Amino acid sequence: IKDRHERDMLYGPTNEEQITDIFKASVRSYKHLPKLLYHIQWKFRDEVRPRFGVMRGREFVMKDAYSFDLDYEGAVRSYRKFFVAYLRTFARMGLKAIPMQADSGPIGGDMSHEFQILADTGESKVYCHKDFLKFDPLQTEPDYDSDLKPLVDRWTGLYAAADDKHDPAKCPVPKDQLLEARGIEVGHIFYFGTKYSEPMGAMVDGPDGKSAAVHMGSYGVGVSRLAGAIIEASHDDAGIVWPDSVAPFRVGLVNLKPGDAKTDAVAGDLYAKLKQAGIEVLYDDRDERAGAKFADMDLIGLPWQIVVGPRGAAAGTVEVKRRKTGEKQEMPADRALAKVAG
Ligand code: P5A
Repeated sequence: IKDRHERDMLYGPTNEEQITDIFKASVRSYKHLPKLLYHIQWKFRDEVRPRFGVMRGREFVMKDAYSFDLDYEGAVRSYRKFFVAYLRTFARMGLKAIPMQADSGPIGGDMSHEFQILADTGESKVYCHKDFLKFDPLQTEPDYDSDLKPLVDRWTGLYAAADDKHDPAKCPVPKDQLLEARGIEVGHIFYFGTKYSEPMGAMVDGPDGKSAAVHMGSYGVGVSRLAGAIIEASHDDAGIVWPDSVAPFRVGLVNLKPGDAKTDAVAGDLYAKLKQAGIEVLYDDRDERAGAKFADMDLIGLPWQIVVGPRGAAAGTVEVKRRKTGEKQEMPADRALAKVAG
């Protein structure tokens, strides 16, 4: 199609219709429900204001999932599963995501939450109860087959709203308990009933033999935006501090004197052993000043650094640094290997 500037554009903002069509072609009976389908895929939107690179792009990667249930009660159960799973997923990425009531916008429907992380550079202004900062979704392991309502109620019981839903006159939270901040939306979930299934004829036969339109929800995580959001939430003056769970490499291996036989041997051996142990490692064997290499490693922000220099190599030691704390330790290479393996 042509976009808002009359330029050629490949359009694919979201996939409710396509997935409903796939469902319709393959599922006929309530016995196959609930059904959850997902993919991780590029989306193409005619954004009014694309900005900040991955944060709001005209093309971006989304993890989008779709739920199909026989009735409203089933659909709410599916919705709650995603609600809880998303909170835990974001927490494992080192993010404190706060679920907020949201407008469902063009996706439609009457129940919707967006997950916002707090960051000064966020696009939207958000308001929430200070107690959110105390919650840890990883504290207890939920049983996804159980009734998740009590768990979800705990989270939705506290006030949280983005700008468009917040009304200072009606806000139930006293001013000294209210957190005003900026937020980055990293996920958004929707229940929209039969909005797509009804007109598209996505029906299933129920236990009573009657055919009915399925109740649907959709659930999105902004995968490419997350890279930026995680960095906003986890950095210092020297650069990125990747949480272990999402670091592009676990270890940065720095060879301080490429070309020096002993240093190359120790660093090369460590590199091979790290890879053998299944530990992702980025090897810096560039011909650069030591200071530049240290600065680059801090900037890239991998969780662990192992530095091999000529003096240490001769004495049989390397230096291990934890990026997050800055803590450094000299130790033999094999101990370094065990340390970064965790
Ligand atoms: C839910 C899954 C949907 O599209 N349909 C399928 C529903 N929701 S959403 O809120 O519109 O998008 C889901 C998440 O994708 C991220 N996102 C973006 N990331 C980068 N650039 C963009 N232009 C962009 N638009 C949306 C957000 O994280 C959003 O929560």
